[in-house]
Amino acid sequence: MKVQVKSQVLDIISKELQPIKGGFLVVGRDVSVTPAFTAVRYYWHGWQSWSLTAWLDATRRLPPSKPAMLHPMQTDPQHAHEETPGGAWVGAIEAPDGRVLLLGALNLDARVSLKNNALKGTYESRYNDEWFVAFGPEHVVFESYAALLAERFGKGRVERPPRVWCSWYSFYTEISETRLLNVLDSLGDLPFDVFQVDDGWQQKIGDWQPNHKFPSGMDALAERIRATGRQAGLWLAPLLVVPSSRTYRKNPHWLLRDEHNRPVSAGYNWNEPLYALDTTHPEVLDWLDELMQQVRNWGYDYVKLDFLYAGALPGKRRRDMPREKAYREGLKVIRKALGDAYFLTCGAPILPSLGLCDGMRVGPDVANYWDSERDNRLLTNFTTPGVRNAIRTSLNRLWLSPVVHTDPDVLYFRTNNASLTAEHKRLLQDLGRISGFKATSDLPEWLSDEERRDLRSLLESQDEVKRTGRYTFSINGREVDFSPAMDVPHPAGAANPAWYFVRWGADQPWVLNLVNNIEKAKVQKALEKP
Ligand code: 9PG
Repeated sequence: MKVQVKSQVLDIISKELQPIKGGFLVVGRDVSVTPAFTAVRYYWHGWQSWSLTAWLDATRRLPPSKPAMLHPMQTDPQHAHEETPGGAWVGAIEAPDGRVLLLGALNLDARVSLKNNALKGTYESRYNDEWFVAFGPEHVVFESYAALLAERFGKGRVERPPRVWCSWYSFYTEISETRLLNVLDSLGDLPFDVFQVDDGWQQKIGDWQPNHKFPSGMDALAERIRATGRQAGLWLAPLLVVPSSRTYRKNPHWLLRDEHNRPVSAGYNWNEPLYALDTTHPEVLDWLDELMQQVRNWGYDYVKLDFLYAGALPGKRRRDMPREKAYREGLKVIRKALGDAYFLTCGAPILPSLGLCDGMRVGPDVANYWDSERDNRLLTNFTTPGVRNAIRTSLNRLWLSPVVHTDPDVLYFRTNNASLTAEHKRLLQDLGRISGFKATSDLPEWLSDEERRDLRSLLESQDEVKRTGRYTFSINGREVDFSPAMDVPHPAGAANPAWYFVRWGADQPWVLNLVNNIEKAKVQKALEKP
């Protein structure tokens, strides 16, 4: 299907186009939309929460990110080596006059790319499905697309995002019952709706029982949290298993496998390779159902499910179906078992999660620093932790806000144990105000009196937000410009002596373990300080 677009939107005339609110519907497996203008910039939309999403010059190429071992957990591994503009489900180009031409899939398992100045859409494994085409002001075309997605997939059910204290970005895996109860105490009457326990409570990824650092059990902890008038929140990565887990050893037939019957890699983390569960296997679905019920019975009303992309990786499934559809079937079972709990998806493929979750992480992890020269210029990886990466991708996904609460990750207020400047922290906090999803991991004892006041006032505020441009906003009349976070740095390139060395090193598991162990030691040291 080929569609020619003239310079004015009203000139989009083709018998195969069907007018719909805000644009046109096109049906096809492969569609191509050719504008009459030359594209200035292209909107790359990443596959899952952490994947890079940004407007880049239309001529820009992006070298594959490193480490390659992490492709399954950072991007769509099927397309990790494509350097030309492209992305998952939706793509857009900017005309010289600033208007935007958007092509967006209305079903799963689809991609859009820019080739020879045309937008090309392809459904991976289905024939003749629907596409939305629109041309006009950027906010209008994205708004129209979001409205159609809400119609097709549904929306989150909760009106306002909760205010969350999350254990990850201060303790990382070094949590314990004692440490968390201390924090709970020191939060005093700070207006958090949720106290969320992150990674570190479980025995293994795959064995979702408390480890020795939680001797009273997860139900007792939930009760202590609820006694402070807050909801208890819990993190799990239910679609992942590591080889050292009992679940992996006992149920090899639950794993997603490739055509050679080898388990499909879901990346590498916690010093171990990661594998995915096959969400079309009835035993896996039963297990997920029971696991979620167990979490609810323990007393958790806010559930952050992470590394969810694992369920949508390419592979051979027990029931043959497109991979994103297989994932969504799994997510439906999870949603049902979670009942009325607040469901936050993370590391999640975007479209296949809509309508089944209440909140969604829409960017990579923040960190206590702005960015990393190594990741930017040598690894060409913009999904790694850092405030700059988090702001860039989250802001470029704000158009999803009418469909789901967009979580830009936690905000920093502390000066302690962070190298962020006041300006960096303010930008991130402003993104929290704009998205409305307000969370932090700061330990009260790390905050000065003033920082604690800032935190309280942000949690209590009801801001008046107006968008004034692609990257500019007015918040309660104050101008905010996110441009400092929005560029995508250029690679150092082969002329730099470190280029091959660092890119090679990143692909060695022992290097990843070493880096991980150094990070861990840093966290432990920060926590030991009086
Ligand atoms: C817990 C964390 C936190 C965090 C999540 C997720 O690409 N990676 O190697 C990678 C590792 C961890 C990660 C994101 C990416 O963080 O986003 O909020 O819950 O897991 O382990």
